[in-house]
Amino acid sequence: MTLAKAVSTRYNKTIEKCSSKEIFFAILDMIKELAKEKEINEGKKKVYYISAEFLIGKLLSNNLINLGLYEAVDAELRASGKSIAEIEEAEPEPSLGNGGLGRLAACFLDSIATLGINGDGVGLNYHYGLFQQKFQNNLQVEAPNPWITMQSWLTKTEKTYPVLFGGFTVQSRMYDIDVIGYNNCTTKLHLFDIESVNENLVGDTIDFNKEDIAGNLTLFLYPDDSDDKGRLLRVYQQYFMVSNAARLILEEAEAKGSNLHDLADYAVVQINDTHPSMIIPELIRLLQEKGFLMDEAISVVSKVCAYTNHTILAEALEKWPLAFLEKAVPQLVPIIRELDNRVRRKVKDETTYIIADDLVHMAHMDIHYGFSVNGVAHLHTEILKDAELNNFYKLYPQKFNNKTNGITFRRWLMLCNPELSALITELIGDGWKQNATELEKLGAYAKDRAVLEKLLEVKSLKKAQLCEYLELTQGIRPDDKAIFDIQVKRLHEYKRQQMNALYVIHKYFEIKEGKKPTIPINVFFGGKAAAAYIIAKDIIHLILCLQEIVNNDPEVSPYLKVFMVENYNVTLAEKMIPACDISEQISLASKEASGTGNMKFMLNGAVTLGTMDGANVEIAQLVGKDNIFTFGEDSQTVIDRYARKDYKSRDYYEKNKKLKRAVDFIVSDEMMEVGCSENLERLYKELLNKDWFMTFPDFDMYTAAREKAYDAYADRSSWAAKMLVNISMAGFFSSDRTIEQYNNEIWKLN
Ligand code: 26W
Repeated sequence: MTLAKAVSTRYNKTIEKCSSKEIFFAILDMIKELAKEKEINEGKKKVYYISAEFLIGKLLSNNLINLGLYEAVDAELRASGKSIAEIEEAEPEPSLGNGGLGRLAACFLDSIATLGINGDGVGLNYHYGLFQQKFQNNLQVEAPNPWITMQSWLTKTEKTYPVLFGGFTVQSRMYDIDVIGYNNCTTKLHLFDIESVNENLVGDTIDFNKEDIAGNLTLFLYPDDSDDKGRLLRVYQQYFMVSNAARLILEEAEAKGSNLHDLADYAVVQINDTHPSMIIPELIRLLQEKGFLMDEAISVVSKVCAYTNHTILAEALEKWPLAFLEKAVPQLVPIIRELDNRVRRKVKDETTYIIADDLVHMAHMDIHYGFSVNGVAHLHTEILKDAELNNFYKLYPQKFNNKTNGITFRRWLMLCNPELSALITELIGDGWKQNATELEKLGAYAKDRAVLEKLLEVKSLKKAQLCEYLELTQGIRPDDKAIFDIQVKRLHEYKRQQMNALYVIHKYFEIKEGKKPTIPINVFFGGKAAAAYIIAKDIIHLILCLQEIVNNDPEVSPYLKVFMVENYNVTLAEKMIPACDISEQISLASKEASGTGNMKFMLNGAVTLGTMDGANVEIAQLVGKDNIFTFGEDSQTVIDRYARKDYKSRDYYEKNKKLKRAVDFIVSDEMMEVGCSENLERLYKELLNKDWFMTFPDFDMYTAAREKAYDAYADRSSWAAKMLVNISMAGFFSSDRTIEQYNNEIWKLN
């Protein structure tokens, strides 16, 4: 089918005469039709990847690439004076996730489809994705972020279930999104919604009536959970998700001939963090309804469920008050109590109990009653085994395993960087698209001047494209000849955007003193702070104030500029990552479970400036010390310091003049002129009195490593060789490799 045909049947006009929206809808229909013709693996055993987040991003170009139609459609559009880029602008981004965890789920679905594995995603059909971020008076404000238009990627299905909550029932409905694999099968992302959803509850802000569950259940991703009403709504959402999933799983297994005693031969459930953990008691409950005894039900479910841990941050390990569960899902409470009692009878170690102080520890339930527990990078899994979950590791060493995260190269290279993809293919053929480790063949060109020159040319082009895009969409004007130093990710203290900001202040002072960098530096930030996370929002405020001061200072701005891009999302990531020279991965060692942005940057020829944390450790091993800039205290030093409880940031501040000068600037007159004293003072005090994520001990090492990276950048051909090594060693981080490991070691589908 040609696009011209699709457009003329739909609108009875030519491509030239259609608006971008019309063309978008026509392509969308066309893709949906083509997806129906693709093969679906309908093998006996199936994996259900259950996740509260699927940060799928825009699907138009990705689907065209995976269908092998991108070039043809692009050519047709160009012949009519249009381009895919233009049409993409008409597609709203489904921002159905916060960050890494949700994006990982999306990459995994792409790999499951591409590898032809029998597996579906199951989640929630939020009508509003993660809020839209706007900046006003150098502060973040949040606005609702709808994505479902008249026509969308969603296909309404006939599947509906009544879902019972304490005191009332809602009717669910399943919507599907086709996940089209690269040159292979398709699979489905099942998103459950309620029939009674009420979009009128949403106004201009992200506030809404959190108590009208039957109206608001699927309205928002992550309702503000800083209060009890928001937290309770999360419980309703989570139960709704898993109750639907559980019924779907049992129904599909039975349809294939399972008697449910053999459920493990038909289904495996990957529990993505603790948000879907209630699937365990819910499956048990449903099996009991079908006549299973408790013992049998538990034994069946324990062979089906596997848990992935994505963080060791205590505040993210969910513990729900029993009272919440009693209100929202009273039918699960006796089952959870029974699961806990069985642990209590069997295990002495009280720290592993499921219910403690009237809180239900979701991860504990997963570990006792799942058959696999995995971390998401080598270091993270080791920390789980040795420290965070050591008591569980002692009980069940055989359950623990590592699955280092990965990213899909279709989106994160072929789609976002066609120029680099073409260069790679010109050099080593296109086998890397199916087998990512073939990128290693690029290593042969590490001294080839002509190739290195081309690599630099591609980078310059991507920088120029980014500048043009940012000027057009956000009115900001970076200097495309500068070093692009980029930190884009969720705003969180442990990721230490504040340390990067302190460096900017330090550099600002140096330039003022006459120490001017030979090559200008443009520092980019991007990321959203959870609406109720006050300090993270203060950090954004700091960065926005710095942007105003630095960029408007004629003495400084020719050498240093700061940009905090607005509303960082998947779409912006696709534009920024290919343009990056230096990838900031500076989390406090031990705190970032893996990181996946680090992998995307590396794949696009950026060089990492990072701590030995998460997957950075594996990047460093792969590229070798000459091709990465590492710094900072190691995870053991950090863990020991936390254990000693003797960290005093003020001691570092008093002893380190440069650090003191930078920190003091936060509350200087210049800052107060452009910012709010309340926010700036709060942040200043937080750093001086707490600095919980230990930016001060790492500050000098960070500064030194960053200078070293900038110096190295000046030697263009040796820098290009570093870029090449990074690209060539990125193959390990293909999510195809990760998914093959999940399949071979956990899911065991044929
Ligand atoms: C309130 C519950 C909660 C807390 C934190 C929900 C969700 C989160 C994060 C958004 C979870 C998350 O994104 N974790 C990230 O998962 C990635 C994929 O494994 C890792 O690469 C990141 O290191 C980890 O932070």
